[in-house]
Amino acid sequence: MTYDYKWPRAVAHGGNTGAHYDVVYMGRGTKNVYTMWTPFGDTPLELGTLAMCLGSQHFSKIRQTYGEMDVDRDNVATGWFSEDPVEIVDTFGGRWATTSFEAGDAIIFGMYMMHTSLNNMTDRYRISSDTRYQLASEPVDERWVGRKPKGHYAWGKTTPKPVADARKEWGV
Ligand SMILES: O=C(O)CCC(=O)C(=O)O
Repeated sequence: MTYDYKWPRAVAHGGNTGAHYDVVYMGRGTKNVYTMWTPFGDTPLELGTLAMCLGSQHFSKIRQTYGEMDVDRDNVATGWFSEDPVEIVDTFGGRWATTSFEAGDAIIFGMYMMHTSLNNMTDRYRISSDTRYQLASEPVDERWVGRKPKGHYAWGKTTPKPVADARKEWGV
C-alpha cells in the first residue's frame, strides 16, 4: 500500500533540507516503510539533489535516541538531526553520496537512512515528490492514510524544543 498523503515539494533558490531519518515523521506503524523520492525532470546537482549518508542505518546511538523521536509527541524543531552534513560523518562515520538525476529516475530508501538535500544554487525551482510505501499487512501510521489524512497535528503548534537541546539530552 501507499500512504494516501503525498509530499510535493518546490524548493526555491538557496533552499535545502537538513539531515534526518524519516522515521521521526512517520514511525507510528511498521518501521518497514519506504520513501520514494522522485525529481520531476532532469535534476542536476546544482538544483539540489537528495544525498544519502551511506552507513547511517547502522548508527546505533542515533537510532536509539533521535530515531525514537516522534515530532508530534516530542515537538522538536525542525525534526532534522543536523544542518551540517560534515559534522555527521566526522562524528559518526558514514559517507555522503548523491548523483545527478534524469527524468524518470527515483531513489527508494528506508526509514533509518540519514538523508539531506544539496542547496538549490539555481534560479529555478527544484520540483520533486516524496511518496511512501509499506506492506498492507503491517501496522500503518494513522496520520498519513484516509480521505483526509490528519498529518502532523501537534508538531510546531507550541514552542518547539531546539534539536540542539534534545541532542544534549540524548548524548549524540
Ligand atoms: O526533497 C527534499 O528536499 C527532501 C525530501 C526528503 O527528505 C524525503 O524524501 O524524505
